[in-house]
Amino acid sequence: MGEVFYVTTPIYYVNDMPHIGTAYTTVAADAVARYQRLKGRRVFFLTGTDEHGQKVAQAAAERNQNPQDWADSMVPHFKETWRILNISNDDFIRTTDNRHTKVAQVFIQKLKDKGDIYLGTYEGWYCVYDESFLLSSQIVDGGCPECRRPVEWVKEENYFFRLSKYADRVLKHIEENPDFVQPESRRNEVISFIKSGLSDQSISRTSFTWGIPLPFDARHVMYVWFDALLNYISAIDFGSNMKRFEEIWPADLHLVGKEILRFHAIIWPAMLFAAELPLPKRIFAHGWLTVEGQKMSKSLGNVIAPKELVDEYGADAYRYYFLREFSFGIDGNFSRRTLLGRYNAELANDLGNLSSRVLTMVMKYRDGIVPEPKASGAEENRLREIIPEILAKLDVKMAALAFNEALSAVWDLVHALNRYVDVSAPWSIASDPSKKKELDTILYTSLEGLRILALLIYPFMPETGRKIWERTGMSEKITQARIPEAANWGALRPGSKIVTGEPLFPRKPE
Ligand code: ME8
Repeated sequence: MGEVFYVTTPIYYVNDMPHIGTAYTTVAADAVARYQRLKGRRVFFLTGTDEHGQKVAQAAAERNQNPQDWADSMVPHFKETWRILNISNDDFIRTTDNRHTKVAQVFIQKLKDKGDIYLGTYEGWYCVYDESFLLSSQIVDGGCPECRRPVEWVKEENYFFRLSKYADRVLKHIEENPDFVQPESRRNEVISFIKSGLSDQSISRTSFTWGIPLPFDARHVMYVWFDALLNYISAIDFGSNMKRFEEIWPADLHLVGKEILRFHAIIWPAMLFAAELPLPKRIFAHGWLTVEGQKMSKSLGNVIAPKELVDEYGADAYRYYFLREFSFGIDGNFSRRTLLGRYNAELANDLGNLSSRVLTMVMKYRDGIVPEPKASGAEENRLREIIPEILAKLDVKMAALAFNEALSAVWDLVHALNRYVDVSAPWSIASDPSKKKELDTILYTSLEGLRILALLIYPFMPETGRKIWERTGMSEKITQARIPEAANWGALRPGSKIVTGEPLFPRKPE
């Protein structure tokens, strides 16, 4: 089971447009997916949209639209956002897809047949924004503990899932598998929440109709979270193509924001236990982003669409910034000043200049032909030796989802290459015919370093990685390259032709 590396994002509600918060998780998942592919793993990377429930129904009603039409009109915005950010998802699941609703119905029927679902009455608080049932003890200042919005008092006939029956098993699993819920601090929160006692979970609604009808009682629609969590198995053909399902399931990694960890770390595992399915290997809850120090919200008018930043900086600078600036597990604050600062210092200066000066010198001194290196000296050896170290560090940091540290390790190579060019000063020997071999070696070494660098930045900045790779004269596609083999020294063939190309990251006025 699970031969494929399976990584997921949350499926996003279609009540509103995608923004830099939603894109944060998707970009991170893409870096993971691309890194795993680069390592030669078969990858299945899933994202999608969560289209049922009261919140989406309300969003549609406010625009006098029926919810399906509304969802249909919103989905292209998500797809387009992932396209401009160069997201390499293998599938896009919608909870209104027939393939999903069928699986959701089969699944819930299975639990009903098992006796894990019973009819009751829910009376309590409900937060429509978070689509969550809340205990009175959870209410903070009369509002939702998560989003602080007003909550509704609900009394309706609901089906309940025997969550309490599985509480001990879920707890035991979390305690025995330290990697299952991460980071550590959030894992502890989940553990104490379970220890405080779990009641059964309401899993249907009767006060509106926008949802998947229960197969055993069509007066009820499925609770949107029960429906949504099942996307992770409906997209891989649970129930219809079990061979495929078993190749992909269990998920290696569910990436989620911290506010939805409980659904993923408590309800989802209990649902899977009830259905006798293996649990995902790892659930990682990242921090929450604010904008210029404030929570992103429509009422504050500070919601940023990724397109706005991509138009200004390009997709790769966007991806670089969000992965480099923040520590994934903790909250972060987006600011235009830090984006511009990193763009100019790390992309225009460090990386862009490195690439352009190396390529320009090869063009100028060797007519754009990769020279044959001769005996290497201490500086060359030093550069070559750090590459395996950087690869090893990158691997450790990617496994920990410490994207900022992974990029910092990659930048060690950027700095080492810049330093190498500086100390070797090829321009100072370029006109001396007796130094021809020395110059050949310096140019080859810089180019080969640049080629390897292209590979390492590819998961984070796929277009830039591809461009640098091709400019150094590689004819094989970067998508075919695998690490660590492709990062071995010497793959660049003397005699190939380099290309200088347009500046990768033109400097911006500060
Ligand atoms: O919760 N900072 O969908 P959603 C960081 N449909 N990440 C953010 C963010 C921010 N300010 N804002 C959003 C749902 N996110 C459900 C999920 S999954 C079976 C169902 C990201 O549209 C983060 O990943 O509200 C968060 O968990 C997700 O978007 C919430 O998206």
